Amino acid sequence: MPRKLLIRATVLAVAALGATYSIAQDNTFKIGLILPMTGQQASTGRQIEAAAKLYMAQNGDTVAGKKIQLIVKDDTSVPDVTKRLAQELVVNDKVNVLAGFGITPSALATAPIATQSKTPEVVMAAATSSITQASPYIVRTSFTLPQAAVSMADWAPKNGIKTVVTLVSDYGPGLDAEKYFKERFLFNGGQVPETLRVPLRGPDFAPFLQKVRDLKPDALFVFVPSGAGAAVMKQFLERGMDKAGIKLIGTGDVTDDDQLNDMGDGALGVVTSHHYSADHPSPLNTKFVDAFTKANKGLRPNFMAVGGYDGMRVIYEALRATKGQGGGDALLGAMKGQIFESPRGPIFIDAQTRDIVQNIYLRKVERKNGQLYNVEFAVIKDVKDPGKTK
Ligand code: VNL
Repeated sequence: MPRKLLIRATVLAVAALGATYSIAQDNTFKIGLILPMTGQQASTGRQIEAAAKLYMAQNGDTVAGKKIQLIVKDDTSVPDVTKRLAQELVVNDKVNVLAGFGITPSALATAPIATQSKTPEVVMAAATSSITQASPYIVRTSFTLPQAAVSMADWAPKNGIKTVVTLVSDYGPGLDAEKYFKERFLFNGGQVPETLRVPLRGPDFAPFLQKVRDLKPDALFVFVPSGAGAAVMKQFLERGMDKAGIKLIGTGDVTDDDQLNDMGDGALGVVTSHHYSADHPSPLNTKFVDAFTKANKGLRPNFMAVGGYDGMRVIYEALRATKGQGGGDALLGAMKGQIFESPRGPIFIDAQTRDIVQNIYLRKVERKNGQLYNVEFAVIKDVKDPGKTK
């Protein structure tokens, strides 16, 4: 909606609802949580909603005298729907913060609304580097693909992997993964004979994997969004790629904790780079995983859950720091620079970029107590998004 229309709609909505509404409004702090609750990215929505609710159960629903209200909306991961929902949440519900955003196009579609209405947009899932540049009101608690991909491109050539074919979902985060992996891997002396891209919606990996088999690189580097990893793993194994001597590597999206335990022994030994593993050995993470699992019928939290949980922390602490008095600008100011321990390890919201700075871990799939986990074996500390030009 053009800015003028948005303002006009806001004025009309406020006038129509009258004074009682704005008084009731004073003691409520509304978080509009827009997530893919159905469709191809539904696992991301389920994980983030569960994590946000866990955070509220553990930390109460009153902060600085305000009652927190979480309004969850299903955008089915269609960006036009995300945008319409964001508009309605701002204009009709008068939310104080917009949050969620399962995929990059949804986060980007909301950016102009965040800017026009001066509403902080807390991105809890989407991970294309450029997202934070789309609006000065965007703060990110997930990760960026360049953060994860560069760490893998440094590890692989030191571990006998000299030729790599990349296979990525053909949209923002996949293009970031491909570009940053390839650049750094070539710089480190590796070779990338082919870069392959698969459609985001309903991908068929078979013809691409056949091509990789023919090229016979040391490894296949994969990025697919959360929820698509199991399909890649299944077809990789069915085609006997591992037996042909091709290793599977990637960012941790492919061995997603939401699906990993059902991938079977074929996943054993797969090395990925990422910011969160449910197996991360810290007391805080153990507590988080136990509480999340108990509250959700045995569901294991994945990296999406941790992005949602930390995003809620960022919102709660901004509200506390502004003593419940601040509008969008004050809240945004109090989100910038937050530094705290997350279940993933120490994290920091860079005040300059509004993006997350965090450890990236190298992990190998192992069986532990009968379950498959991404077991961390190395850490690169305090990684800034390599996609930001200074
Ligand atoms: C995105 C990036 C989505 C990484 C993902 O899963 C993911 C994105 C839904 O930016 O669209 O694992």
